Amino acid sequence: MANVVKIAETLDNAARHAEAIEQISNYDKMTLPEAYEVQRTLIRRRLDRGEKRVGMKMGFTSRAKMVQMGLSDLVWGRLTDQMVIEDGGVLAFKNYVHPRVEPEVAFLLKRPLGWPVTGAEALAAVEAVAPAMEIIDSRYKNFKFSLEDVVADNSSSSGFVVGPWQKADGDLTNLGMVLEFDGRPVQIGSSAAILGNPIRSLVAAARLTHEAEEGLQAGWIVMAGGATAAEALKPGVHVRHIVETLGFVSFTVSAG
Ligand code: OOG
Ligand code: MG
Repeated sequence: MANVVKIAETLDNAARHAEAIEQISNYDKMTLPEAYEVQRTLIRRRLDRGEKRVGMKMGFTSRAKMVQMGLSDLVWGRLTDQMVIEDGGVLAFKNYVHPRVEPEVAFLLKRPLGWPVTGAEALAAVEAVAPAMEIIDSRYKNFKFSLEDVVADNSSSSGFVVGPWQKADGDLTNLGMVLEFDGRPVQIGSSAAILGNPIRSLVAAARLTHEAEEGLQAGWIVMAGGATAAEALKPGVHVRHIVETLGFVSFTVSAG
């Protein structure tokens, strides 16, 4: 059996000190349920230090992300208030190991979501939707990991930025998404890349958190997952993500 407490401590310390570590799977065997138990334990450590839970993120919801990382199972992670980057704010590059950014959309829930739930019911629980970006930062050397490794590492989650909230009354199925570095498009995609429709990611989020005996809470943010491959961040770059009809969200990476 994997040493859940020890692995959680190792990963938590790696994140706090922005230090890349060896993949756990190189020296310890973890099952997928054990990996989620590591994730839960590592988030518990953060909550014990005063962080607040604010939602969850879905991962590998698009083909582009699966292909980029060589994994094809949906994963999820837990978001805390310490991961929030203000829209238009600055990301401190030195706090990360090798950060990447992903163009996403975010949902804000007005009601809890349990399981089972249909797409229409999930949408009815949405207070608002927003253009968003996730900053992922694997704690593993070379951004390389097995499914169990990445799940234990909170699915690489390390930051997120949410743009202006909109009523979710429009069609979300095929919105153009453009990720820009210093005004130049670096990734172009569509919300359709996210499981065919980002609301399906919310449905999957409800199922997975139900299986974890946790569920989705009112007031939580759910990140639907990257629509394109992630882009490596560089010091000083200005990053903007524009989603058709929803507007845009941005941040700047510090100089060093
Ligand atoms: C895992 C996280 C994937 C997404 O949006 O697909 C993810 C990783 O690629 O490091 O956040
Ligand atoms: Mg993501």
